[in-house]
Amino acid sequence: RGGLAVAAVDLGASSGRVMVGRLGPGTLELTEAHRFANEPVRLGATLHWDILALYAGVLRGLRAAGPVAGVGIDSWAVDYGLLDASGALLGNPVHYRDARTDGLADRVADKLGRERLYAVTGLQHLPFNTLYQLAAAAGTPQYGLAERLLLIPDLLAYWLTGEVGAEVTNASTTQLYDLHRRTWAAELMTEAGLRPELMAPLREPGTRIGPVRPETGLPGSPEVVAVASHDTASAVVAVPASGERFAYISCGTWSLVGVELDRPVLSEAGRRANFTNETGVDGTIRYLRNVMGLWLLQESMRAWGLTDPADLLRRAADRPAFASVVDVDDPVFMPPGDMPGRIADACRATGQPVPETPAATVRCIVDSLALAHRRAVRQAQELSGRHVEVVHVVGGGARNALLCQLTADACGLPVVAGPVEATALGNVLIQARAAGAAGPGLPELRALVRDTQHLIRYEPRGDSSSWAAAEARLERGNGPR
Ligand code: LRH
Repeated sequence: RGGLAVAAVDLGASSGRVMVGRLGPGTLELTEAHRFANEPVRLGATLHWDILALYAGVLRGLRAAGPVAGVGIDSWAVDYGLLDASGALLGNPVHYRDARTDGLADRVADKLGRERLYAVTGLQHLPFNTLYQLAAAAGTPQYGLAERLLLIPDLLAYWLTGEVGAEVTNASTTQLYDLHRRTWAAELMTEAGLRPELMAPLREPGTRIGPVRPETGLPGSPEVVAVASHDTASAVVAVPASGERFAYISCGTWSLVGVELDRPVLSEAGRRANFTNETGVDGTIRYLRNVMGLWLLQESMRAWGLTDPADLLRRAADRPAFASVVDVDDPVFMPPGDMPGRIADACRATGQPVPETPAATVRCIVDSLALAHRRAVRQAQELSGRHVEVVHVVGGGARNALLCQLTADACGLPVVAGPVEATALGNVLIQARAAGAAGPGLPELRALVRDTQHLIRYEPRGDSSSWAAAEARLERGNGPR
């Protein structure tokens, strides 16, 4: 057999890419067919995704990919498009960093009951959960006309195939999904004043969606296959772990830090620590926490008008550790805007030296992020009872040697960094499994990643007591979380 070639469409908050995965016996290769920027557009007061530009990038990428047997699509979570009765898109999808849920998210959560919401959905409280975005949209003319809601990967799959559906890993991030019944949480929606009929039939990763329509102009009508369409779920598939004693950090715009479990943890302590139970493949639960991630660095780079952080990271590595640390999860860092200024303000407000140069700001970001990784890895273990022996860093952050080393130091655990393209690999692997060319279980998929991809190991240096001290300082400065 000549092996299998499939295309993975992976849309991240700052860029999209179409990758081609090729599998043969014991081999797995990934090449980039096309990469394109994902630039949000502010129109009036609202921050939008430029969804047609993304669709055009996907088409261009699929054309560049050449002949493939399948196409899988994943993207960031929670965001959606609304369709009218004819299937036309009603307005541009709104960006999860838009301010429309400010204040409202708390009011809706209080009204529905935070404990009850957690018991049903298992989800952490994030202001941009689909539940709150929809609550903000309800009452608008657009919402009135809407007949269907499709999450971003499902929307693109609809445009490619004409088939509607809702893939479950991404559905589980909406706070509209009942974790126990594995259905849409219709009662909750009704109580929130939302229409459950908007939601599309659920589908599992690995199911066929349909062939690409000829109207797209793409040759060969490959089959679109549902993958783990939440990017983080795809990334977790491709964590090159053996056994279960591992934590993962899917490190890109966000750091998603957690463990993989076979059942949810719905404790009050977990709820208060804002740990989430997102659905993974094969009945797994991604028990994790959103840490603000490389967003702080990306947004600082944008403010400085720079694109490549390599030089700044090298200079940051030579600077003293812990000159200043900030709580990266502070909501002040969430919206786009002057990030270096907000970091300086946070240092000032907590009585710490204000970083004077970009390199000092970068050092502050990386120290603070490693500290947040430490806290989340420790909490994930305490809250779940799962003991971990290694931390896997996957995604773009695996390229950041300073962050990986400091994360190892802070956690007091070895870090295995890579693969950088874990999300696309997870996307490819679920398609390959559906075609009978990989698997059958997660252990076999992960062994293939381990055997074929470039990984770097970082051993923890020193003892982690200086990190405990920095953590205490942060908690004193910012009061209890
Ligand atoms: C990462 C991610 C994350 C979500 C956020 C909205 O790309 O999917 O898992 O919380 O975007």
